[in-house]
This record gives sequence, structure tokens and C-alpha cells, in this order.
Amino acid sequence: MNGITNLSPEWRNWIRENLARGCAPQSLVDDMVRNRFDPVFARAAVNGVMTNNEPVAAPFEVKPKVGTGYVYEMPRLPAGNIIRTSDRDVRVVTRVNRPMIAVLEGVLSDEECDQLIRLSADKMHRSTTVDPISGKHEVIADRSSEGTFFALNADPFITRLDRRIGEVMHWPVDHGEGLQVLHYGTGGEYKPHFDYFPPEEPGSHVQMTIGGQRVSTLVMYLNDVEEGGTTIFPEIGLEVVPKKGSAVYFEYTNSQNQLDRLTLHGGSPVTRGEKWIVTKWMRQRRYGEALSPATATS
Ligand code: PD2
Ligand code: ZN
Repeated sequence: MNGITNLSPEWRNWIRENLARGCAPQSLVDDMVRNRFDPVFARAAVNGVMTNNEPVAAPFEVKPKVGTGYVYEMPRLPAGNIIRTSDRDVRVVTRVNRPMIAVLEGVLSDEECDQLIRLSADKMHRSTTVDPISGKHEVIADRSSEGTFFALNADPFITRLDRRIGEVMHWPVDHGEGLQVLHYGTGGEYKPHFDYFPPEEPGSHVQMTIGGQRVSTLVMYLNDVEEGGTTIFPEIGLEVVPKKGSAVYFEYTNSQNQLDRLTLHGGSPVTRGEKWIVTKWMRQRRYGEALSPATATS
């Protein structure tokens, strides 16, 4: 611990009032750190005021204009401009707070991107999505790409990447689905969808029997795309341009099991060249070492 580690009633009120005004939790943590609070303590203090049933949840909901009712909690993604993992520093270039989205640079080195493509190239299969009724994987036109996956601990290279990715997403590695590599040729796209399993679809329950709901996604870009192939968030008008080694992170399930519909997203058509990505989906609970990703769209 480094700095102040106790919370006076005045500071507790200050946190409560600012949350009620709609300030982003992270901005309160930053202010506290500037006022010599220990960073870990400041984060815990803001989280504590938010989750101790203090009267902060209602003003914190998305305004009726959007009307999702999703309560934003402290992001799982670590705070700060740089996320220091065990083997690599990752730079945060953009953060959106509602929905919680971040663009990250340098998640993978150029060599790691090339290696993932090399390892995947000769074991690609046409991508599937989950049938909303049966929960079974089916090939459908909404997802014109081919893919393959790497189980946790498939080899030392994959183990190292999974460890780093777990640190970036601040979630246990064994709660993650195996890394999924996707390749889109020219014209390939992935129509807008949710990465969580929509509860109203019967097939979702099949997908959630092991590991529960998905909570967050990290889409990492393995190459620069000549034209198109952006990751789009149509509800908020955000478009992330693929850049080799960079990633887009987003989270959509909170501790109360609410799902953030503003994280609707898709892969826009690749209009020139090709696009390679690798995706990590995190679950609420342990998912199991040997399981392949449960590819879901609605
Ligand atoms: O290729 C993408 O940008 C993309 C878009 C939406 C990937 C995913 N979803 C995904 O892997 O879930
Ligand atoms: Zn997706």
C-alpha cells in the first residue's frame, strides 16, 4: 500500500454525491489518487460505496433516452494509461464508459500475430453460430469467415498469450474460452450481434450450463486491413479500425447478471484485402481447459 488507506465520512459522502451526479467511477478514483490516496484502496473504496446498497444505483443507470437499465459498475479493465502485464506493457488509447469499451495497443507483438496466423492457416473451418432454439452450432450467412481455436494450455506459446490476456481483462484465465482465430476474405463480414447469450433464446441455456454467461470480450487484430473490416458498435456510432497487435475490449455482464445491450457490435465488410483476428471471451465462472469457444450471435 502506498498512500492514504482510510476513508473519512467526508470522503465517503464525496464519493456518494459524485456517483449520484453521474460521474464515472474511474474519474473519482483518479481524483482520490491525486489527493494522495493509495490507488488500490481508492478503487476498493469507490467500489464499496457503489455496492453496499448505498443510494447510488438509480442515478447511475443509463438515462431514459437509452433506457437499457443496465447498471455500470467499476470496469474490470485495469485503470490507467498503461496496463502492465507479466511480460508486456499494453497501452490504452481510448476508453468509452457507457458501454464499457476500450481500444488497446500492443496487446500482441508483430511476431506473435504472424505466429498465430501461421499456426491457424491449415486448420481453418467455416465459422458457425449458435442456433437460438437448439443451442447447436450452425453455419449461417451472418458470419462469412472461417476459424479455428486453441484450447487453454495448448502449448507454451498459447499459455503465455492466455496469461497476458487474462491480466489485461483482469479475469481468471480458467474462466476464458479457448482463443478463437477468425479469417475474413474480401467481402467477409460479421453482422451486428451480442457476444452474451440472450436469455430469451432457449439455446442460450445450453451454452451457459458450463461457465455461465459471458462477461467480456477482447478482439485482437492480427493484421492491418487494407480497407473495411472495422469493428462497429452501431448503438453508439463507434468504429474501431483494425491495427496489427491492437485490440478492442468490451464488457457487458455486471455482478447482478444484467446485460448491456449497448454492446451490440459487428465486423463491417472487408472491402479490400483480408482480415485476421483472435478473440477471447470470458465467462462468469470456470469454463474448463479443453472447451472450444461457444460462438454466439443473436
Ligand atoms: O471481426 C470483428 O471485428 C468482430 C466483430 C464482432 C469480431 C467479433 N464480433 C467476435 O469475435 O465476437
Ligand atoms: Zn462479437
